[in-house]
Amino acid sequence: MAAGAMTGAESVLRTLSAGGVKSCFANPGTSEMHLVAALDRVPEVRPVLALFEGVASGAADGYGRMAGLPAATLLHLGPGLGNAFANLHNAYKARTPMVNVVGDHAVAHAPLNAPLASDIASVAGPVSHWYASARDARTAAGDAAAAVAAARGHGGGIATLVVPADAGWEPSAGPAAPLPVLPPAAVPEGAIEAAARALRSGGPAALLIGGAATRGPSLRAAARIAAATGARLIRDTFPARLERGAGIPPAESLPYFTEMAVDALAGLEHLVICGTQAPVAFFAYPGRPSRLADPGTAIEVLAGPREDAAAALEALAGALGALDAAAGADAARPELADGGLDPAAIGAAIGALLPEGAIVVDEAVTASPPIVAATAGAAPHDWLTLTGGAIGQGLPVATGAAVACPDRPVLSLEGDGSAMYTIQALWTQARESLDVTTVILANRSYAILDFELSRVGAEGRGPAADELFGIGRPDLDFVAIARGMGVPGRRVDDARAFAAALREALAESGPHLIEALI
Ligand SMILES: Cc1ncc(C[n+]2csc(CCOP(=O)(O)OP(=O)(O)O)c2C)c(N)n1
Ligand SMILES: [Mg+2]
Repeated sequence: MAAGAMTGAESVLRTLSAGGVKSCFANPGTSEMHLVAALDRVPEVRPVLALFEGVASGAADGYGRMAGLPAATLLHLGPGLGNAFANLHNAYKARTPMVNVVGDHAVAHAPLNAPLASDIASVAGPVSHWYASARDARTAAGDAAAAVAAARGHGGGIATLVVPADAGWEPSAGPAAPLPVLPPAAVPEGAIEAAARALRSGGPAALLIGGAATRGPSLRAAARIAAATGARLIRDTFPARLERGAGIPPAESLPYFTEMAVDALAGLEHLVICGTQAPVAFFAYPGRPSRLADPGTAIEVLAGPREDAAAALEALAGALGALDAAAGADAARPELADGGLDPAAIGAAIGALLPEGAIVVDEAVTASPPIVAATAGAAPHDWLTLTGGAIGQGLPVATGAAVACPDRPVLSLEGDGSAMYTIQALWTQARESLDVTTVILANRSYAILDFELSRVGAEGRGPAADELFGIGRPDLDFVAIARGMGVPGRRVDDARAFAAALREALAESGPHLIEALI
């Protein structure tokens, strides 16, 4: 290569940086070496090593949810992308802005069936809103600019750019200028009128919010609309980022279990949907409906997941004259509990001690509902949930959220089973000195699956279920696991000790782990 010419790899990184990418969650291999070398020449992009690709993709998800800008991942061909898949799926459902940079064999090498050659496009398809494979070093920067625009545009999404090794090592024509970031599509005119008519009709009505509508001015506009019309305000079961706590307008959570969700929606004459889709059950169950709304309920879609929910809510509020600010949740600090440790006691301690501006990542599974309830009036905070149902998301999302928001404490609530999928996120937290407190809800089981076994109508509950749902024998020692990755930990089994451990962990910066035996 001519002295002084910029490699394709560097042109890609400079283009990503110009488009707002500041962090790269990486697990590289030989095909990404030129991208790695280029990171030294583009110090604006912070390299963060993850010891498994599912940590990298989940961290990029947490980063994107909090920063509102894409992080990059750097992944090793099809197998690296495949390892990242489950958390890319969660990010895809959350519509998190993200750019995956996936290395590949050099163009001439790819058809030779080398060991790492695979069908990358097929792995990327279900988790990519946008996909391209760079043809050569001279066009790769243009592809990178398109990738960033796709990740940021239309309200956010996953862009996957494959960079063949020779597109990285050959000389480029330099970085490409950022492309315009397109806003989400405006909703059709009639949607606002129809929603206004439904909410004015006087019958029982609810506004269901999700996506971008669960925080900021959109949440407040939704609450104004509900207050002015008497409609209930309900939110998706698993929001990407929910703003809540004292002073923030509260929204009812749509319950997870089908029958509870059906009850919650029963009797509505109108259901107005904004930023999400009409509600469906998580799974099908014999004899139970898949669509959760009452068949007699008229559903009006104000804004779907890809449409401009924020503008639609403001327009609807204007049409309804819903101008008065809605009441926020009352401040409520629960009393600390005494005695044994259970999710309610854990919730009480968190509700009492949660610092203002905390970011809570909820992968507590069966322990989650009492903790959610006990923190409704805690100091204002953000709540990030398992948008795509693929567990192993919490520790990585907490890691990325902490990179995005170094001044905000992160509290990561983790089922013991879910924690083990991507436990090596703790190592990245230690290496990067991230202010994350991880609480492991250690019930030594996949407790939710015990519920589900009977709910799906499976006959009997034999030794196979014990074998597959119990995760004791041997009991996991999360304090030792954390110590082995550079994170100090404590094990507690009563309410007072938990509160003390939480207080201490929150007071000290850097990562901590509390193994809560419940
Ligand atoms: C990728 C993936 N694999 C498997 C599952 C099925 N699954 C759902 S919850 C769960 C166990 C959760 O256990 P834990 O985190 O300990 O929470 P608990 O149920 O004990 O509250 C499993 C295996 C899933 N949702 N996603
Ligand atoms: Mg468990």
